[in-house]
Amino acid sequence: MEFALLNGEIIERSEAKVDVEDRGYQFGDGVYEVIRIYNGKMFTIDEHLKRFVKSADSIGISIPFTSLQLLEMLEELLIKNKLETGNIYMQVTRGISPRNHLFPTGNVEPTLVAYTIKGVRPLDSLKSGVKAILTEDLRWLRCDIKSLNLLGNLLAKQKASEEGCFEAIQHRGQDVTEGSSSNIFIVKDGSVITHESNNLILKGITKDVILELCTKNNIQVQERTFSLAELEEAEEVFLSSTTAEVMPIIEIDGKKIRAGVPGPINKKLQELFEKEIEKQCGLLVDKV
Ligand code: PSZ
Repeated sequence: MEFALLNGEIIERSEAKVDVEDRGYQFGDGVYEVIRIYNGKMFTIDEHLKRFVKSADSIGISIPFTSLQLLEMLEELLIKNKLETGNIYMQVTRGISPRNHLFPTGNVEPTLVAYTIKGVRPLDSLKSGVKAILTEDLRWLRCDIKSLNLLGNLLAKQKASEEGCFEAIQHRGQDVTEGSSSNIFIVKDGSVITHESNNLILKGITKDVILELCTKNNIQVQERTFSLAELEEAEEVFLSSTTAEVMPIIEIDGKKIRAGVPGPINKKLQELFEKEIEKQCGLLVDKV
């Protein structure tokens, strides 16, 4: 049997249902997190819980549990579902209330849901790299909030997929922002460059792990906006996310990067990232 967490209770997954007037369903009025599980253990869980609370705070949703309570409930969910490798999806919405753009007045409880999804590491793509397209960033100006409103991201991802690619690299005019569901990095003169964490991108937890690994291992980093021209001339390009880890990009809009072979800094970071996973979650059986 599979279980889910609904408003603090662990119940059968098939029983976890929300009302048609849940504001998440009608307005995307909520925020979420995806947490990676290796060997039954949560990777970078403190960072995910912190970002979850921060995203909720930024739209005025007060999560009716402490981070410690959330942690304990997620741990119980993992054990009950016997999840070894996969993800936890968790979201909170402003709750159930008669449809109205205005926030409900009175004490409407937020709806909190979490469930687990099995999923192995994408080892083949991590080894060989993936293709991407370029697309104008059509999203709003608070991409730092991990909001349920993902239409802009979905349209970009769908376009990439229809062109046989894994990811869409978004740009606002000449400035590269981020992928539809990832952060984007380039290597230029041996230095790793990625967009600064401001309102135009999500402050990726994987991104921050990578930046810390660079700093600790004497790889130069710059967090700054870079242009489409710099992307085109880059020595290496890669993306990062909770599930894609440190993923080489080997082709953009049909043009090969490094003749289609993942670069040395990318490979080094994959190695360091696996070490970090092992530090937090125990030994990995299969590695890049
Ligand atoms: O399963 C998946 O495909 C996932 S799990 C997390 C993501 C994709 N992406 C998160 C994300 C994002 O949606 C955007 C717009 N920018 C950056 C990221 C990377 O954030 P972290 O590293 O925290 O997952």
